[in-house]
Amino acid sequence: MSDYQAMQAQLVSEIATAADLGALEALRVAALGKTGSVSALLKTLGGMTPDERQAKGPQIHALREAVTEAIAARKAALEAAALDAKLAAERLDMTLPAEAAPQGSVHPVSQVMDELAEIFADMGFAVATGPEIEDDWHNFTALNIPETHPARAMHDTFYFPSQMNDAEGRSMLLRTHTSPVQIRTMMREAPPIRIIAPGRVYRSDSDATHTPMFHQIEGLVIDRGIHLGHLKYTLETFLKAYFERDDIVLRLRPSYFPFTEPSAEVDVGYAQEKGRRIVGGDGDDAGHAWMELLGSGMVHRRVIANCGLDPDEWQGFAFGVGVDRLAMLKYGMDDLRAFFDGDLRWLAHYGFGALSVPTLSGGISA
Ligand code: 2NL
Repeated sequence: MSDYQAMQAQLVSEIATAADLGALEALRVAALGKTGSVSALLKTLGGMTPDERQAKGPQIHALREAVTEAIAARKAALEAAALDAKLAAERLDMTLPAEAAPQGSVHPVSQVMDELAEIFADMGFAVATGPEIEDDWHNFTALNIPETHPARAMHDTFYFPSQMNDAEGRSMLLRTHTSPVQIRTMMREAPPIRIIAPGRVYRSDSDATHTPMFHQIEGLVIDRGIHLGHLKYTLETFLKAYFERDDIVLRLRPSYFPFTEPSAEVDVGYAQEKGRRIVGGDGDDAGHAWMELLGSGMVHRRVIANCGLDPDEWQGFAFGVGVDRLAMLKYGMDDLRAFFDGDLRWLAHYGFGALSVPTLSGGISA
């Protein structure tokens, strides 16, 4: 074996067993680099006689070829092994269960609004909606609320600046109740009308029991020959379905609203159990009391006329109730403000899982 062949065998063996790409690169530099051993041999060709060069040249070139090839082969092998290791390390086990993603839940207000929509749908009521930014005609004037009514005062109503008055010069405001939705429905549709209008309403008021935005649901029936008996039956049916009890007792107390005549405040009997108000029973019975829950009445004939209907032909009843309060009474929350804090811990406690939503009209116990 010539010296060149021995050197080649040595180099090729070292290259073939290089542990990693770093070691291989060191071997390449040591052999083929500027001052490498093979490069040094190539340089000796210049100083040889033609005969000598003819004899040794091919051997030295063959040595360089062999070393170059061995390096390329080892490099490919090491890279393939590195890729295999990386793939093995990164392999996904598709049989593992997926990581739990954060789950949303249904807000009690949304839940209650859905329950109410379904309860009233069973009685033939459609859901009506309308703008939260209203003009003062739809929010007040049409409802027989005079200019001087305290509800119009700045401390109750959020008004927009007068530059934003509409084309008719009407002041714009955040609706203080959902009644304007019913006004719009009466002006647009011919009776008979049976609607509920759930939604956000706004009043400049904030303490433990009042938030500047809260939720209201109003109901309206317009037809021929509607009387207080229809109102009482409808409210009784609604409250029995909502509270899931047959022993709901109502007390209609004479009251005043500008948009109804006569007007009645509706109280329900309840009992105090473990610090919670449990709706049900006669408020005059032992251990019971009355709680004011709704406002209601027969739609004022002036309101019917304001909507372009003949009050001698069409009558109706209307009512309004706070959704937030209905939710608190049924699901046991004690602080109204927490409804709007956006605290996920509160929602986890009182909210409804997206897939375990109580049946809409059946509530939690269905
Ligand atoms: C309350 C009082 C009430 C109405 C709302 C109404 C709507 C029209 C015509 C007549 Cl378009 N009335 N709504 C009637 C009586 C009472 O709400 O205390 N709500 C919490």
